[in-house]
Order: sequence, then structure tokens, then C-alpha cells
Amino acid sequence: MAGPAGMFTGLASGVLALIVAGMGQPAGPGREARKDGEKPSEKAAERTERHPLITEILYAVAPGAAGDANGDGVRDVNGDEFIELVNVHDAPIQLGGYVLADRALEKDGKAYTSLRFRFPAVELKPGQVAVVFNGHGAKWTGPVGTAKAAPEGGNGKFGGALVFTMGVDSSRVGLANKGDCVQLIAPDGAVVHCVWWGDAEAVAGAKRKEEAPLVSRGSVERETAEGPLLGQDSFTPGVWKGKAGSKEGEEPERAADAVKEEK
Ligand SMILES: [Ca+2]
Ligand SMILES: [Ca+2]
Repeated sequence: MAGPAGMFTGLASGVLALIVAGMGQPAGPGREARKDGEKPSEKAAERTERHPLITEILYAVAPGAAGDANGDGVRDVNGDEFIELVNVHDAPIQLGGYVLADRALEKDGKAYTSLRFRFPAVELKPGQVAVVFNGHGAKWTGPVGTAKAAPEGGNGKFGGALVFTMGVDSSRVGLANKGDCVQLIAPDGAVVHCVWWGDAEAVAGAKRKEEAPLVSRGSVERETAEGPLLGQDSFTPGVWKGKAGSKEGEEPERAADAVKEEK
């Protein structure tokens, strides 16, 4: 069905990831190298819980100055859109290779996404926030990363978060207000989280599917790691006041272990 793996390069590799995810065959624990005494399934379960969490999405940029989410003085209907991620876990996450994409579309029998951002190598520390702007037409203050290079540090204008721009160069490319989705795809190609709204659908095979409310002039944001995404008339790129808490499926004793001081 998929043909030679060599055919899939560039954008198409993401398509392959979608196809694989859609088949319900994400990379499994069976391929992990294991040592005597280790419990592969347990380790795999732990690892799958340690993804960054989508905490806020701005897909409906408000008219006028109220829509200037990146604060550069210009409201851009797509450029000011952003997706915020937080490491709610107790160990660092290597963001490199994670992909943010919008919904999968099809043209001439081929799947594609109009938005697609692949993180460069960078570590997201426990509690740290990353925010990825569409970036069309945007001007920046402070450190801002791209798909090719991590920011040199946190950006004080955005709560000290790691700020990235997708650098979208078309004014027409962005999240659709009427219905779309945001996919978080792990470096192994598995769709670990799919947030959708409106007339879109969740990506088949996504490990976590979550519906966000329809809003028209603000973001959707969660207040806790487990809590629902709530609509609002504002936005807080780079700032998340939520509490990490324990994630579904996390073992309590493991969480307790992590509280031990490292220094
Ligand atoms: Ca702006
Ligand atoms: Ca926020």
C-alpha cells in the first residue's frame, strides 16, 4: 500500500506518519531494545505519557488590535495564530523531531497538511512553556526560534517561554476558524494528541482526541493538565497558570519519586 519507503521524503514523510497512525500501528514497545529485568511495556507506557501537552490554541484571531497576539503592533489574521505547549511532567522532554500540523487534507489522492512545523533540537524543561506562532508577516522582539534553530533562550515578552515561528509565507495559510485540528506528532510518527473543533474531525489513530469549543475572538486554553480546553476572549501565549498534576495513566509512585530534589 505504501510503496517503497524511499519515496517518502520531506513533507511526504509526515503523510506516511499519518498513514501509519491511521492504520492503528504506532511504534510499539516491541521494538525497544530491552535488558534483563526491564519491563518493556511499562517503560513504553511511561514514555508515551511524557509528551508535551497542548495547553492553548489561538485559531480565531480577533479583529483589530485585540487580535495582535504576538504584540508586534500588527494584527495578522493568520500570523498571530499560535499553539502553546507545556512540559507538565517531571523530566525534561527533547522537543526535537516533534511536529505540529493542522488537519490532514487530500488532493489528487495524496494526503497533506497546510501547516506543518517540526521542532529543532531543544530541551523543554519540566514546567517550561513553548509557543509556536504561525508568524506570517510578524516582527519579533527577543529570542525566537524556527524549524531550523532553537531560540537562544526564553523570551521575556512571552513569560520567558521558548518562542518559535513557523515562518509561514502565505497570507492564506492558517488554522480554519470553522473547523480544523491541531496534531501533535511524536518523533516516531505517532499522533499523540489531536485537538479539533467545528466541522473538522479528529485524526484517525490519534492516541488522544480532544474537542475544543468554537470561539470567534480569542483562544482555547486549559486550566489544568487534565481539564478541558475552554474558550475565552483573550489569549496568553507563553504563559500557562495551570497545574501539572498527575497525568492519566501515570503511576503514583513514579510521580512521588520525581519529587526528590535533584540539587
Ligand atoms: Ca501581530
Ligand atoms: Ca497560555
